[in-house]
Amino acid sequence: RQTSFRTCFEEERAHLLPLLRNAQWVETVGRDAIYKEFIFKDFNQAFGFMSRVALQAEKMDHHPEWFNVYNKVQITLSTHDCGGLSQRDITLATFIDQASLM
Ligand code: H2B
Repeated sequence: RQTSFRTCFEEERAHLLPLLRNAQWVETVGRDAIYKEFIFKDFNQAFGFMSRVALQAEKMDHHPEWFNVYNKVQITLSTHDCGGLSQRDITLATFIDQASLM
């Protein structure tokens, strides 16, 4: 387990969070996490997306908090160890955005 990779990133976050905001990720209220909602054509598209994200999450040992109803997937990302955001959340968010376009 790479502990150093999980440290909170006070310096980088100032420029990384604006990049995520451009990609429609928002900071959650009352909690240091990021959130985004994805809408697909139907459940099949949504679940295909979730499958791609699930495989990557398992590889990274970094998992989304998510909620799915039919074609809608709402995702929250945070890093438990640091009680907030880390580079892992940014990396997973970037993957999730790519996976949503496939
Ligand atoms: N997922 C997320 N999103 N944040 C974490 O801090 C995290 C995780 N930690 N998945 C991992 C698993 C940890 O709980 C296990 C024990 O490695």
